[in-house]
Amino acid sequence: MRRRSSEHMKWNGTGSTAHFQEIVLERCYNYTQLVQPALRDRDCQKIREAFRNAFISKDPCSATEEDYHPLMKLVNQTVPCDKTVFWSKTKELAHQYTKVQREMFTLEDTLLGYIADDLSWCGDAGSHEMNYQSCPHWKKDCSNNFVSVFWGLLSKRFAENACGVVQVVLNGSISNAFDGKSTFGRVEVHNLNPMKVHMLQAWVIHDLGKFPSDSCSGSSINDLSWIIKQRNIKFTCQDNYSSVKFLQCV
Ligand code: 2NF
Repeated sequence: MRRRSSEHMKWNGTGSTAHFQEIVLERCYNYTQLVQPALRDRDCQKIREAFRNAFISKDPCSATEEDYHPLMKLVNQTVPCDKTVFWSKTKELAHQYTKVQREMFTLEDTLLGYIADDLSWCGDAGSHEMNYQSCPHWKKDCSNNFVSVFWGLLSKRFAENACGVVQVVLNGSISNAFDGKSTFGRVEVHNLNPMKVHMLQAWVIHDLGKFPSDSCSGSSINDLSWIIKQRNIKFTCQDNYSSVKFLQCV
């Protein structure tokens, strides 16, 4: 028993969230019955099972996108055109924004993003159990862990499916509001489909009472603008867009 528990402490990241299975099921029911009843026919038991099967009994550092394909296939959700909101280092603010602009969607306003937000999960090869003691840390252990691969794939699909005018909420109180190494910069920007997306609108928001460190006229936004235009998508940027800014006061 002792040996077993020390084996489970082998990773540097937080272990699987306690009651993971129950939380997945409860969030799934909440979302499909109350938040987006358009998805009321989705089978939450099957979703929970497909989620578990993606990673259980597998080496937690050998995740592939294919592991999640059955789960993605079960959920299959699309976001209406003009309603996609990306974010980077502005999670809370972006979520407040889509909460008041009810019909807008961040990734966490879609079923799988809603289910998995802030959860941690991993298993172990040769065990049918989840590891609640530790999971691989994406920087300290391995990048192809099941949590990172999940968010990478979900972010990629979210961007591929976006259409019309899309928005991104960026943080003007850090030195690079646009960070090419973030999921937004690395994955989402490069997976927007120029045949479907006409324009990316960036909102750069400064924290109240903090000195602005970056803005629409800074070099990081200039990089973003260049990448987007290069991809034949129009780009606009506004500092402290009032519809987002006022949320900092509520
Ligand atoms: O946890 C999420 N809800 C999540 C995680 C990763 C990506 C959501 N996303 C999607 C969102 F939809 C946004 O549009 O990507 C966009 C935000 O990601 P970002 O990397 O541009 O923004 P950050 O604020 O830098 O990171 C968001 C969270 O993800 C973690 C990071 O520690 C933070 O908690 N994160 C970033 N990259 C990885 C990674 N490779 C990561 N966690 C694990 N593996």
